[in-house]
Amino acid sequence: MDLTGKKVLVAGCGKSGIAAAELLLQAGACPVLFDENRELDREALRRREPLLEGTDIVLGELSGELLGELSLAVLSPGISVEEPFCGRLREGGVPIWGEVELAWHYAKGSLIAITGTNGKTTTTTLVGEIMKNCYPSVFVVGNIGTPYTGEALKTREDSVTVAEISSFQLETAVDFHPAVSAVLNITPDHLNRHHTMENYAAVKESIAKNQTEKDFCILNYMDPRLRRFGAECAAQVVWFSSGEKPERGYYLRGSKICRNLGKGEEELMDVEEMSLLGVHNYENVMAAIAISSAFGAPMDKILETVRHFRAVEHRIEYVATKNGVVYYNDSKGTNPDAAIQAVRAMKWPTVLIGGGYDKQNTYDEWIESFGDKVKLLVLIGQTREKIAACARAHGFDRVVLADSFEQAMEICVKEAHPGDAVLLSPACASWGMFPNYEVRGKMFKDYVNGLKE
Ligand code: UMA
Repeated sequence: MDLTGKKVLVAGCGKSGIAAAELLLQAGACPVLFDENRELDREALRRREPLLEGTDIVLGELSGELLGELSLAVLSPGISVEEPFCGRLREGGVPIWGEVELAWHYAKGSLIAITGTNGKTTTTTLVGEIMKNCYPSVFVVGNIGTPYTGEALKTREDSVTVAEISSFQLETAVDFHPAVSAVLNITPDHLNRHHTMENYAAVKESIAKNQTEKDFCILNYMDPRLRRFGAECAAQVVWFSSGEKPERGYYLRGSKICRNLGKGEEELMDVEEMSLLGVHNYENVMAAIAISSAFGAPMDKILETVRHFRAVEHRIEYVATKNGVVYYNDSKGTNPDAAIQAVRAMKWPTVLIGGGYDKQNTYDEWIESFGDKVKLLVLIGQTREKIAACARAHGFDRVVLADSFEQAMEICVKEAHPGDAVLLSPACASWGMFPNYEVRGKMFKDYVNGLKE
């Protein structure tokens, strides 16, 4: 679609919307920014983003007149296609693309796209590092925090773009076509947006919908849903597995990462050689190796990068030891499955901070994973009553409710004794109390680092 001179609605004035509008301006289109939040300060936005001077910013509702003038609408990931204004766009025959779809149309070079409920950021970061060690022009974009539209016009024919892609972004993908895709796992998350697990899984799997037999799709063999998907996926499937050995792919034999692509078993490395902890991380690493190798990166460079790789911020991140208590920041544990992995990784009696924005997840498995390890659960945010009720239903009554994050921290410091851990791993999104999980994690770290010995 040639957008030169065309009016394009960009919905959402967050990171993605701003980057999308700037791409459109550079591409000769006429973006109109739109946000449903009437409270946004147009002038502050223009001052912050000088490129947007002269760009219309519409707040609140769309007029019928504007609707009639649009050639395309680009949605930010946080906006669901079920928003009433999207219905009006569809009725008016205006095509809807996601911000990632727009970037895809303007980007050059090759694309690697990684999705999954958990492990996306670690895997994307590691693949990005591997690519940087192998190729001259590499971009790491997407849900990880750098909008793809902000980088797309910088890419060249020899560029490699590594994109972390969320289910929100896949909902509005049309022609998006990675050379290598990966679905790391699918466990319940974002059900308030996707309604059912079936919808959520179908959206995740759609990362491969435009792939052909020339492309690769890397899938988790231990996920029964993905095993079924692998049988119908058009791309060449390469499996990774932390349990049962797949017929074609990467797996663990004891502590060794091995692969068998049909020419016999090769031993690649020992998990002891890397600094990441936990089986979920071994899966992320196997996926990263599989992705990079399928893309064509040399195995010696891949393994060298894996050996030097450190954990990403906010994901089971060690903060400090204060008065004999170890503090871990897992602010990125925004759903029960991620939070279970963090609890499993703790080797000490643990005071756990949980709760936050309600994504309509269920917390039963998370509570069951506590065993005797969690000595106290300190709950914050919108979900605190719901989680407390769930904990009691499972016979876990060592629960306190805090009215603020500061109060939760005070309780943790008082209740944790030398030899214990304090873990922030909320199993919920941060929204409602914090703008994002990074701010939540940073507040935790600042508080801990400010504690007196
Ligand atoms: N808005 C509306 N109508 C709505 C919803 C939002 O007008 O129904 C407006 C808000 O008023 C706000 C703007 O949209 O002004 C925000 O847009 P956004 O929520 O898409 O946020 P961005 O700042 O553009 O950030 C997005 C991703 N956010 C979400 O998916 C919610 C970021 O992922 C991503 O890093 C960024 O694009 C760059 O690609 C964050 C995230 O929480 C980390 N992702 C979820 C997750 O990881 O679980 C999927």
